[in-house]
Amino acid sequence: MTFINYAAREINCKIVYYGPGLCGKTTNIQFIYEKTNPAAKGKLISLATETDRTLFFDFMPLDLGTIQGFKTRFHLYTVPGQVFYDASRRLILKGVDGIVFVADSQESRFDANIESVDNLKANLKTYGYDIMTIPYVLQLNKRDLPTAVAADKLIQALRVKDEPVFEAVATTGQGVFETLKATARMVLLNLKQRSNSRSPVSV
Ligand SMILES: Nc1nc2c(ncn2[C@@H]2O[C@H](COP(=O)(O)OP(=O)(O)OP(=O)(O)O)[C@@H](O)[C@H]2O)c(=O)[nH]1
Ligand SMILES: [Mg+2]
Repeated sequence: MTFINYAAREINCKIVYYGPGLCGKTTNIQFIYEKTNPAAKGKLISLATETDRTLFFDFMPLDLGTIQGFKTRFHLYTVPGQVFYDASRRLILKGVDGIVFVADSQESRFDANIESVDNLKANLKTYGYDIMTIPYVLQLNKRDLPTAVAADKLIQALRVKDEPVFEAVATTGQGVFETLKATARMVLLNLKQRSNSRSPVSV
């Protein structure tokens, strides 16, 4: 979970992009990387196969500047979507603070999206995390494709709670920053609520 270093006045949060194979998780992070000021970002690390499928994960640190006196940094990760990389997906979820579920809007990937949400719930459970309480955003990606299923139908099949939903075209960047900002906002709000509910420390 969120790592707060009080001595260095630093907050580190972890956001994971989850979803079925080829839904556009890496494309989201690549777009964010390309459009972010060099001073605010670290290296984008991608461990990929020769055909650009994510093998283990993508990783990118993103500085949000100082929030209430704490230097705030988000660590963005993607999981490999291919079904047989489940152990890697589970590992990457460890310590997650917020999740973006990237759905592939294409008709042919309808069932793959549902399976991936179920897989996410199961993997979260292995750590004792509950999808109902974790900051969570649903992104409907590939809205540009003619085979895209109606947004309402996807939402009905994929929504797990009252999470915000964004339509996106990750290749052009449409909806990418909206998705990230909503997730970051929820993570910070969650952090604030948790620190408020903690009993004051006497000194
Ligand atoms: N038309 C269209 N293509 C997209 C969109 N987003 C991603 N793609 C394409 O879909 C393919 C897969 O994208 P990736 O970002 O590699 O998918 P991924 O989810 O990281 O895939 P894995 O790493 O295998 O899980 C690439 O060819 C992208 O260019 C989109 O919004 N519209
Ligand atoms: Mg990928």
